[in-house]
Amino acid sequence: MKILVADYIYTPNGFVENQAVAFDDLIREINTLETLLKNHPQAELIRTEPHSVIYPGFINTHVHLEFSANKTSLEYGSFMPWLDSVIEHRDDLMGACNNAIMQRECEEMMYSGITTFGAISSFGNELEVCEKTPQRVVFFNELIGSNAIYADMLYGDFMERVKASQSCKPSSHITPAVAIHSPYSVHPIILQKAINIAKQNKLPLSAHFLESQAEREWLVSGSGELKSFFEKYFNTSTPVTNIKEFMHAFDTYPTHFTHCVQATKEELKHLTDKGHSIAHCPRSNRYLGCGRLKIEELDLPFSVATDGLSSNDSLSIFDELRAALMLHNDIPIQDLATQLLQTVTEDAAEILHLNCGKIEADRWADFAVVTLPEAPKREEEIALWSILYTKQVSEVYIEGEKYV
Ligand code: MCF
Ligand code: FE
Repeated sequence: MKILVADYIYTPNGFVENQAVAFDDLIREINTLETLLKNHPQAELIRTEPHSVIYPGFINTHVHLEFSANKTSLEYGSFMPWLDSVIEHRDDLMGACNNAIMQRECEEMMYSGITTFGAISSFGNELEVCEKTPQRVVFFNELIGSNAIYADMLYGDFMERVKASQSCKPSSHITPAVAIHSPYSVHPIILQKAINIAKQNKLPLSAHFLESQAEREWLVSGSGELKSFFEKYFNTSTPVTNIKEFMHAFDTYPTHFTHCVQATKEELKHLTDKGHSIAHCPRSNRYLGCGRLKIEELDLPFSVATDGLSSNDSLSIFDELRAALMLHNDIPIQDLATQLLQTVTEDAAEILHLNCGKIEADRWADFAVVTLPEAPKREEEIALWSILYTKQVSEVYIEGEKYV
């Protein structure tokens, strides 16, 4: 048993003072230090630095590790030039991306306090790194392929990867999962098969959805920049599905939709009604010129996530939260800071059905300790100061073990 004590603990009831946490692999008790020492006399006492806050470990629900070698290869600014650059450089980037690079990015996430991440995997190349990293990983095997001729082959490959992720040792903390790349890139027949696999095996399900204006135009009227893209690279000129058909395919299984920047109020209402959630990637949306998700109008749970280095400059969750504070500049900053921290803890855990994200008894003992530069003058500003000042967290625990 260990006892961790800090000036503040972030709990579902706000920041509490003069309390400590007793844990082994699970959180056992939250109480005053005095009581905990009495109840657990053998426990190892760990005192955090002054002005520290214990948070539940942060959760990054959407990242593409396979693109970790990208620095300047992919074109930022607007979606279609970016997509063209993905086609041009994908093989080089995948080739350059070795285990050492991906492991370094897992560590980068760890130093920002991320104890769980959702890895979107197109080839399964990162499975080994994800098995080795101390973090918990929801391993989203991605299905992609809009051409009916190759669909069966691509589906077969997808199923092989699903099976590989299902046979990882429990100690590797891998949760197998399914990702549908997007409505423009997945044929409806294999889409349905993959959704059925997720349903039957109760696997978390995710899909990129309505990210760019080009995607919307292609799905609505079969025109725009994606038309020339498909003509050029895939020799087709009509979309394989439309927004309604794609969205309704997920009606009976709550799904984590990434981006949704270009979704209408009606479409968002439909997602809400069906119990879905959104992964909001503020820097990715800005870098690919996709627009701003109106988070102030959402009625459904959402997480804040980094996306991959294919559309970002770091995988630090605090860099992402700072960007979110700037992007959503009309929302009162203290309220936004509080909400953002909830999206990467409690809300993200609920979305991915994980027993973490909250500091309360019987949850997994995953923590990130944030140390403020001085004592916060007002409790209601701790969320904001945490986001603004944290470049690296000072301690990380996963399943009760210390990693930072
Ligand atoms: O989320 C971003 C932007 N939207 C779509 N896809 C990706 C993102 N980052 C990486 N991708 C990957 C995706 O997983 O790009 C590949 C897919 O494997 C090719 S997209 C034709
Ligand atoms: Fe993505």
